[in-house]
Amino acid sequence: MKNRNLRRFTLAAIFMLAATAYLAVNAAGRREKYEPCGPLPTPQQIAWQQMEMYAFLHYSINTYTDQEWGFGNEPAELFNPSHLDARQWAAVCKESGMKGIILTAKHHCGFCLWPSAYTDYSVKSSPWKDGCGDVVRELAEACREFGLKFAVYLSPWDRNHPQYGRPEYIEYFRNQLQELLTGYGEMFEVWFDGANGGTGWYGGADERRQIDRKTYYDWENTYRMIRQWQPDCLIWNDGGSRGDLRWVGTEAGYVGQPNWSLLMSSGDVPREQLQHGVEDGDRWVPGEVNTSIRPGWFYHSKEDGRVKTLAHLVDIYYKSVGRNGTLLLNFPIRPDGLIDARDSITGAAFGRYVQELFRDDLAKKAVRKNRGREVTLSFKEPVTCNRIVLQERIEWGQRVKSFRLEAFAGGVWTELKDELLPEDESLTTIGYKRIVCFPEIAAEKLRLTILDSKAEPVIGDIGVYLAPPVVEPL
Ligand code: FUL
Repeated sequence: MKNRNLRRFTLAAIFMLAATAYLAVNAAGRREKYEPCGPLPTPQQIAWQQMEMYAFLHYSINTYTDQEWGFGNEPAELFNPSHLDARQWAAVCKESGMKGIILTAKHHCGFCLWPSAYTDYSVKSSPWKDGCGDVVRELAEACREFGLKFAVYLSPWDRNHPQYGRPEYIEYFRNQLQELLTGYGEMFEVWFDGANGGTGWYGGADERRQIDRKTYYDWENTYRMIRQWQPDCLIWNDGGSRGDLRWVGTEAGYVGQPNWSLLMSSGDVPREQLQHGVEDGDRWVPGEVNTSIRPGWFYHSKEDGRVKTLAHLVDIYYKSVGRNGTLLLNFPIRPDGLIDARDSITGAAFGRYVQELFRDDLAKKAVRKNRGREVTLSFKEPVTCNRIVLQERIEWGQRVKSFRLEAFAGGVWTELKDELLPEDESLTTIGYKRIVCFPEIAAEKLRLTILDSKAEPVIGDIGVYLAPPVVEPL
């Protein structure tokens, strides 16, 4: 009896605690529950957004032919890495601050990095490990070992397959998807490239095959299967289909400002909307910024001198993660089966930069006062800072349309401008995370004012930092 009472009491206490977690002080100082605003993210979308940065690995027959897009007739025998080491890939990605890896299990050429039962155009027809190897498995295992999440890119366009363009191919595509999504553990994302160039080998037909991107793949049913096989896996969407996240309309490494995590579920999505989302969208579709550490996605020795600088990666970071997006950063695999040292050195410097950036949250030294649409941080001693990190609690929806930041220094309030935006652009959306970069200032107080929002703003953590200098690795 006593035990039961104790259990009841504990349950009630847990319930009360959970309830107050959902309560917050409103403008009048009363505690009340927020009203959700507009479309909300799923728990899976929130978990994915919290990853913030993850890597892309491009590797295929292209690696051996110095191409970006294979035609589909390149011999599988070309795939012959001498030192393939998925643990090296995982180590490099981990050091670069990545929380997961997406591997090109099959690119447009149709060559499969796993021994698919449905085609011979795969590692099993290559000399690597006498045809007994499986790159997907090796990487899935390495990711587990290094505490990284894992995912695959499976190109819908297949320039090798004889049936591509016909209904039979859809069955082949789904079979392959099933192999990948049921045979290699949990996947955090599945990437369906939107490229459909038309021409291809197609089992020897060597012709142009046009498909209707909206109807041919019957995405609706494929998505249903994915949800069954991998309920927590997010589906990438290039705008043409209804996925869980969106391409941002460029591969240059930035998302727009404003950036709404919303889209309209009907109609086409123009580039402009991919860049900025849609303020009044009726679906939660956050943006993913995909870009490569080199000009190409695949490895080309002629690009060895063109690895992005640390400064460039840092700029990309602020314009992706710092603008309510995630960053998907590509590392190409070399023909010997390793990531090049130039890429890994820059990647590690980037990882260290981000870690160093968030080492000391100066906001911890401040007294925070919330007054309606205004939050003030007051410091005992002036703090030297140049970054402010804002977050909306997106479980309640994305609300803020525009805001202002000010610093009190030397007896005056000065407006803080985002130095990565053009002079005349003011601050707009926040979303999951917004990092505002401004010239160093010794502030006694910092003030955030929400100027306009779709509903009562729900601001989470505010961080204040002094970014480390960008020192290029040798
Ligand atoms: C594009 C593809 O065509 C490129 O080859 C690359 O895979 C990139 C990530 O997506 O659409």
